Amino acid sequence: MKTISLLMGEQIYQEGQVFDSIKYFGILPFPDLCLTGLTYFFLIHDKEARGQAKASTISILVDENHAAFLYENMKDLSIYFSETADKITHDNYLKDSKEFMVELLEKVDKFVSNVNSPISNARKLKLLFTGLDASGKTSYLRAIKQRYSELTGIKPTKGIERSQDQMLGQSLLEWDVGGQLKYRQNFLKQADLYLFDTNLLNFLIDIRDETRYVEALEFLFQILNIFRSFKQHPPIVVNFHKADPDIKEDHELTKKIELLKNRILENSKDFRVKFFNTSIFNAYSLNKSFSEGISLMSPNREILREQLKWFAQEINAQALLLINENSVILSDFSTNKVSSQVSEMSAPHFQNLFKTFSEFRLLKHNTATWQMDNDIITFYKLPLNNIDVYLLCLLRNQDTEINNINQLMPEFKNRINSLIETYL
Ligand SMILES: Nc1nc2c(ncn2[C@@H]2O[C@H](COP(=O)(O)OP(=O)(O)OP(=O)(O)O)[C@@H](O)[C@H]2O)c(=O)[nH]1
Ligand SMILES: [Mg+2]
Repeated sequence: MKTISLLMGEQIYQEGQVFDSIKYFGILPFPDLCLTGLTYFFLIHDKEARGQAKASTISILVDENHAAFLYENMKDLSIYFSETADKITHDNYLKDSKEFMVELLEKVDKFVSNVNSPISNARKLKLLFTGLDASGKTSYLRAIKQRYSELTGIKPTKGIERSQDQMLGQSLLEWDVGGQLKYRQNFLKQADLYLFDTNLLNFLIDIRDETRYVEALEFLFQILNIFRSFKQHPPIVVNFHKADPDIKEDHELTKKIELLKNRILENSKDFRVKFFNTSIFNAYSLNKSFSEGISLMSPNREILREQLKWFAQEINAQALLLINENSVILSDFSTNKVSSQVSEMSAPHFQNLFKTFSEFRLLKHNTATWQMDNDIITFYKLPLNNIDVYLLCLLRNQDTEINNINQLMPEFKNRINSLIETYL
């Protein structure tokens, strides 16, 4: 019941949407039972039921110390789940579902006994930063961590520079792979060491160096082929880097980027690829690309957005943005493009102001509101079980009832708490 209520936004299926398009995965904590679950949410047609469908979930529960097992094997398990769900959604579900579930149990059981990676409890996510030499990887990483003083005098990276960060309670291992030819060759040669079990690939292309486009793409495609040979398909973020603010609008450059994008898309149909124009002189561009990479690794990405959508509709918001302590965007929802951009670009600044006011004890509560001509921004700090997240709401002035928001906030917090806890 918990999984159903969590995963189901009220509005999801009552507006006559297509049943089949409603399928969600998520990883959820069950702290009372010391368990963590991988859950699949789907609808079963039923003429008698409200909205002509029954909300249903299939979950597999593991000891919470072994939650990493679910993240690591989610893809395989999800396929079993969706196959089973497809059978159950057909007629006679009441009669046949037991048989299908037993079948699923047998499959999962067999799968578990074949998993040979040791079941660990700490989840370590491997993020690779690759690209040709001088494409800007080391600079990107330093800038995203706001180590601005270390941005000058960067030397080419020798071999691989590893660093470790904490994010939402998990470890991020960031591998900055030196791009000079000898390091690249070694990297590809020892791919099973370096590329195996990558959680996210960040690839940088120096868009100012047109003479090396072909070489850059070749390197990227070699990496993709290696992933294919491992039967692994991590999400990929391609950064068209050095798109500095003063040349961002350059027409010629935009055309070149478009061509690059198409070449990459043609050759990466079996991967999930996102593209960004980035520059170390545009903090927003880096944050956007980095955040997208983080959210691509999250199993809860989609259901979290559903919860934001629900809340936005309840409080009549134009945009909602959920960020962590370091302004990494965890989820967002907006009714139009402009409000989406405005909220993304301004959120880190509001967060800074908010922190400053808090430090000087000018805020008694965990919220602050800014008034513009026709819009307001309300900003909330939401202390969840283990972590603090921040919510920015962009609202139209005339239909804003802060009271209503405050009333619904506990419910919203409750809904997202578990999703954040198991976000990564
Ligand atoms: N204009 C501009 N220059 C950048 C940007 N990012 C990095 N650079 C410059 O590009 C050069 C190479 O940057 P690095 O960060 O060392 O590149 P790298 O990809 O780590 O290079 P290797 O370690 O050899 O693989 C440096 O001179 C940086 O200052 C950017 O966004 N805009
Ligand atoms: Mg480097």
